[in-house]
Amino acid sequence: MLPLRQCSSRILGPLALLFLSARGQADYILTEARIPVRDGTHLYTRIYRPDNHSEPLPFILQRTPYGVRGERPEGDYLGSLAKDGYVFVFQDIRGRFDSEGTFVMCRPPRDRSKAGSTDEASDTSDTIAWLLTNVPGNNGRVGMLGISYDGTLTVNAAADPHPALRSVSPQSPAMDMWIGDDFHHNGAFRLSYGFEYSSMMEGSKQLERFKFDKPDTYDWYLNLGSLSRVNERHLQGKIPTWNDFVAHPNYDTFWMTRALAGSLGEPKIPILNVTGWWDQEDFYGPQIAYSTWEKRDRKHLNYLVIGPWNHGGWSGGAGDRLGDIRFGSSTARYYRDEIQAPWFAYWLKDKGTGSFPEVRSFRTGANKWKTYSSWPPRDGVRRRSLYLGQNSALSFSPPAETREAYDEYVSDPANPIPYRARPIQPTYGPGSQWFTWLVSDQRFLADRMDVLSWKTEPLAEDMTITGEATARLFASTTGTDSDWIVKLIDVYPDADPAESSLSGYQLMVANEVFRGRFRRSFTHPEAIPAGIVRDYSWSLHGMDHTFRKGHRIMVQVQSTWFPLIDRNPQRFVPNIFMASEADFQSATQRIYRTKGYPSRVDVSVATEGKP
Ligand code: PG9
Repeated sequence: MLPLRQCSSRILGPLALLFLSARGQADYILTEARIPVRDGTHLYTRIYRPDNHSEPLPFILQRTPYGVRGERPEGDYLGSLAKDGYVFVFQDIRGRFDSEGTFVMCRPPRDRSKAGSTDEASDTSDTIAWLLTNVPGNNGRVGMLGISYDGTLTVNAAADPHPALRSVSPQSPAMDMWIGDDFHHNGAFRLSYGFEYSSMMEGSKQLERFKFDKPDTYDWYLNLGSLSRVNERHLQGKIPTWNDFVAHPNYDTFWMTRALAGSLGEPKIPILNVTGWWDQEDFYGPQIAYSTWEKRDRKHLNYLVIGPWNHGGWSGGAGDRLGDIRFGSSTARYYRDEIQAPWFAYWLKDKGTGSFPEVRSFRTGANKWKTYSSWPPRDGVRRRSLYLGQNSALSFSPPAETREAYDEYVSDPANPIPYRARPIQPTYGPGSQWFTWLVSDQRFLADRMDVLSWKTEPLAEDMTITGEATARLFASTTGTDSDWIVKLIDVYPDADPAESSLSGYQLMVANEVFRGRFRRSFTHPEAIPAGIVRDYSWSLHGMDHTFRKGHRIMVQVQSTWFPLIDRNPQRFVPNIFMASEADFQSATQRIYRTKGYPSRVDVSVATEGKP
């Protein structure tokens, strides 16, 4: 995760020593090291060793592309670990900030047939080997954790661990950049993130944000027109990741070799997977990491925590709210003190009982922590379908209509639907609403004719939906390609007695996009036959949410989400990055709701306490 603060620190030579005194915390001896790895590259590393500890201590290692000069062992994220006593190690990965070598975005695994080849796992192993011999007073054990990119690096290390790496916590790692994490979702390109992140990371070794000449990036991206203009006007072919986006629009071996699920075998060390329900960057990654490891977890080493957080929201502050939504307790502090600290204390210091629930989830709406023996839960749930009906009704009863019945809208790529209320500031720019957009009130779309909504009646009692939600759409388009976006929304009562400030609020609890051309294959896209009904099915991911009595459940369908997702021209072209302006056309979309074409969202309804 990108560090929110910008810190400065004194520049020291290799292996210089400095005593740091943090108020109320241990004093640390800081050692700066340039650790040599197997191909002779030196990785810049900061090592903080408490100077008042007599017993040998384990290491906590964090590797990052975001620069380690501002990292400290005190502060919210690592504070409760620091109280227990660890040697903290922060490292710039290859090619970033003060480390040597070349940066490769989400570096693929090394070619093991080539002697001396490297990847993030080998750089981690070589670093650990160096630490064990060069840092005095260590107990021979290492734990590793990190959020997002740093979490991905933690997965890399766990897939092929050094014997001293005893436990890890990958937190919202990006696992598959084409199927569901930062850069694409089901093949739909995450334009604003993909463009802004790749140019920020690859313009130099440091972080350099792209300078927009318009305050509202919605305007900027729309004026840009076809993505073929990006290199021509702005990047001049200098950003390797952008060039990769253009060269690999489909799920080909380029993306497959970078997808990490394929590299995960049986868990070899204890793993605490962590994520948040409103993670705006990598929500797919942690779920697929957990489920992939879980299939092979014979020794019960794989665990999951999901809280009411945005991307990395557990790492700082109390976690008692996100945007306007309150959770009734300090969920992030609870995670750090009661989950993360005991986890590493047990595996690295033999402290505590080691009894960790398989899955801990914060049930939103009801605002309470729950434990589960599996995820998605197998017990205590019933699979049911929320059907789109006539007159904008949503219900658990399937449509009986046998004649053609549908709702329709016109999707116009010249007037795409903003994904959050405008102005849309640069993703990581000042005042950006990026961090809370997933909980933002969806009523800002009330006037759009190209957003269709279906709602239940006010619920007579609380209803909890827990586990995986799946969109099942039967739809046609007059175009030959189309995006389909489905959102599941909790609609608060017009006058909410519990929280009057949230009266009428529309809170999104699940969502996802699907790019129609990939209906049959992510590798070989094909044109959608115009005017023909096709069925589309895709995951809206996990959720654990109680829709309170008096609330309504709403499903929304739309075909643009801009500039989060690039505009689909709606005319099939082999590569959307190369589309011409003339390829963009408006299309009429029909969502069917008949006995034969029952569009719906499949959910798991909790049956706790009910027959
Ligand atoms: N979401 C960011 C990222 C992770 C992995 C690859 C590329 C970007 C991050 O917050 O680190």
